[in-house]
Amino acid sequence: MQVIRKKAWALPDSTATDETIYRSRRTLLKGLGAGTMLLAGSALPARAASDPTADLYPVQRNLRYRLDRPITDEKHATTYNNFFEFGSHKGIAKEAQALKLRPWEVRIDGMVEKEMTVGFDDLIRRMPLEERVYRHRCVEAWSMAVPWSGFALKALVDFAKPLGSAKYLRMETQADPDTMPGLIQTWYPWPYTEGLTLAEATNELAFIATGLYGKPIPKQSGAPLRLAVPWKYGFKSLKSIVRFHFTDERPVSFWETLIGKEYGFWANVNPKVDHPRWSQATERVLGTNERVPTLLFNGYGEFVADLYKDMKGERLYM
Ligand SMILES: Nc1nc2c(c(=O)[nH]1)N[C@H]1C(S)=C(S)[C@@H](COP(=O)(O)O)O[C@H]1N2
Ligand SMILES: [Mo]
Repeated sequence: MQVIRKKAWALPDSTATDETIYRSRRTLLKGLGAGTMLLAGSALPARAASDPTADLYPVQRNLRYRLDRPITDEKHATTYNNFFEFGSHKGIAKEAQALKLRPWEVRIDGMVEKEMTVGFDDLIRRMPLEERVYRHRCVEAWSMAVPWSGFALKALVDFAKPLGSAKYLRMETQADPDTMPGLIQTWYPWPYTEGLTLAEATNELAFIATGLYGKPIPKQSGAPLRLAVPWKYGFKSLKSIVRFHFTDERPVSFWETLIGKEYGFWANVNPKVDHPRWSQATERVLGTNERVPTLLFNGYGEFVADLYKDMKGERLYM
């Protein structure tokens, strides 16, 4: 008898069907694309018609990254969001439509060979685009699994050419009080800030998402570019990024500034380390509301566990 040992992320037979259906839908859409061009003005949603990157999607899926569960319905992933700049509740999708996407300048500065400001449309066309299906585990114990399109964060780090002295990457979300009603809450330490070590930022899993479900990423999900670091709690994956700052100082994030006792720098997913106010052992799957066990590093240990193996005395899991 042949014994096949499945890796933690291996694709169980039950999800193969979902993947096949999803892929054929994409192929179908691609086929339709050419034939319906003339109707674009009337038949396609405004976002697809006006987004200057719409022609880039869909992109080829990278099959190295597999799911252990079906892809979350687009409807759920794009209507149940955390984006405090637009309000501190899950239903901010409508408010987020106020986000102004162009011009969108990305600042790359700090310990780099040459500081620069690059327009998003210029940047994205220099990057190697692909699609990846990733799990996402929020620290609040809900989860989803979605197809991001975008590029490896490592490609942006290489483009930025950090100096040898740089050890961390600090990233910032746009903070525009004219379009973001949440900024009225002045006790929050805006802009939303997050950070990674350069070893984490150049790990193959670290991804910049510019698309979702084979289209430009919607505003509520962090348009035009957001982070996806699936082995960490969701709050690390900041949205609508305007700045990549290379530094030798460990960044202090938005949530760490607010409640450092509950939300630390590392925030790696671990079912055995409870949040001070709730258990992290299981998670609620968006859409089905099924409860499933949470996995160490959200199931991505084989890619990232080595990053942390020699670290002593660090709060790696909160
Ligand atoms: N700028 C910004 N980024 C953010 C947040 C936020 O409030 N503001 N929320 C974080 C949290 S807690 C989670 S779980 C994810 C949610 O991403 P989603 O809405 O696409 O599911 O975004 C993260 N990125
Ligand atoms: Mo979250």
